[in-house]
Amino acid sequence: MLSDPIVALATPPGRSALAVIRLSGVGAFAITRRCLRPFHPDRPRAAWRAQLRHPASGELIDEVLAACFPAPHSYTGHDLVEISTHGGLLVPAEAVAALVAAGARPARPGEFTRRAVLNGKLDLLQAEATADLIDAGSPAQRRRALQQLDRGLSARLAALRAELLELEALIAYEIDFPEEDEGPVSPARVTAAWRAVRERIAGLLATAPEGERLREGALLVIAGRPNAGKSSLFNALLGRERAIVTEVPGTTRDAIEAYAVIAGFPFRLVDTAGLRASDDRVEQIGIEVARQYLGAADLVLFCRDAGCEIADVESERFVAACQAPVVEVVTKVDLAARSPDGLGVSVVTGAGLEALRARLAEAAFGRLLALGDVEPVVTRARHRAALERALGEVDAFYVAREQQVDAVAAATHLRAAVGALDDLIGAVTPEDVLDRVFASFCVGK
Ligand SMILES: Nc1nc2c(ncn2[C@@H]2O[C@H](COP(=O)(O)OP(=O)(O)O)[C@@H](O)[C@H]2O)c(=O)[nH]1
Ligand SMILES: [Mg+2]
Repeated sequence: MLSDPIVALATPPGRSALAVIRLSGVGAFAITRRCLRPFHPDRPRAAWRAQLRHPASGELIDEVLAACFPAPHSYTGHDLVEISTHGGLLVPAEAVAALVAAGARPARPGEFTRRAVLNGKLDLLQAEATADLIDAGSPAQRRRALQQLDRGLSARLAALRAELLELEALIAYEIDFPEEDEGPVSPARVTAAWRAVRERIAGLLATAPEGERLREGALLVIAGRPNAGKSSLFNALLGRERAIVTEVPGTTRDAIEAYAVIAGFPFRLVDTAGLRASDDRVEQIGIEVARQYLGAADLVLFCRDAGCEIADVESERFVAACQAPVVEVVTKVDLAARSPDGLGVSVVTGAGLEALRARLAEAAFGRLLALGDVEPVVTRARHRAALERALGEVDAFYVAREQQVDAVAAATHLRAAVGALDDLIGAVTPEDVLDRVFASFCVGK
């Protein structure tokens, strides 16, 4: 059922000062009344103290704080109750069990937000942003999610949608009077309107690579010859001693991956085995793994040892073959007699590390940095697919005009483009799409 009362713990189980329980649906207040004394549905959105008791045994489970949110002014759009209990493993679980005994059903993951979407409280993009906000591990992810939650992307799509409908209106005369040669709207004006909307869609699509990278974290692979200082730099960027550092070349054999926030942006940092010809079987495998990571990298950080005069032909050749952009850095500048050409760092003195962080953020997220936090950005494959579809239809419209296809047929492409944007916002969303969006949500959200 889409409105039956559901209940869930909205905070993670474990030792904590407080826990929050949510209960929502038609009949949520009647269920709560069986467990809470006193109960004040007449005081909306104001918290009061109450005793929470089991509805059958009457046993006191906790002293709680409760607040009612009558429909439609609630997160879900249905009657909703939020109860703050003491934390820990037992009390919140018993409180939820009491509410289930009183008639509520345990909620499925994302079910509250799903109802919010079905009741028109949030659109699908905002629902996704809610999950992104919870999953945010870096300030840039938080800002982006908040902007999307604030309808940043939704508003842009609504504007695009309006532009498409205006474009359709421009050719309405041709639709109504197909026999006339010259309508009141010049073809040049139609072309200009087409170009404007096309460029806006393409501009939004261009944010997709970095937008999706922002959700996943940029895969940053550190490469260079053995002993170049890769693991030292990996640790420095991570802020903890994760990889083993020694003066023995070939220490790192396995690739080590760790999440790091660099200049406010999310990265998946990978330290790899140094690139060189080796007879050691384990090291060979490590080098092969390094190559695979380099093949998948969004960005490569290539380390060159300041003290090392020998040309590193092997690595040079390899980096030249890299698909991903490469940031080159000279390591161990504290040991060098003169300052290096290009970006130099030392993990001993800390020199150059801030500049390196800024350079990495710029290289992986330069477009987002340039856009700032106001411009909307596309952050999921779902968004990209819908916009590509819209763009394809808008271009098909233009081709149809060029080929003098009749206006009614040309207009169907604009309708299809509007449909793609509607799917994206979630105007009407099929069950399976909702299932996919909410599959990754936590229970209680
Ligand atoms: N003086 C100095 N030594 C460094 C610096 N970075 C790394 N080293 C030393 O260089 C050696 C190799 O470092 P490591 O990070 O293991 O290099 P990797 O083989 O590329 O991972 C170790 O003895 C480190 O202590 C640095 O910035 N300054
Ligand atoms: Mg190493």
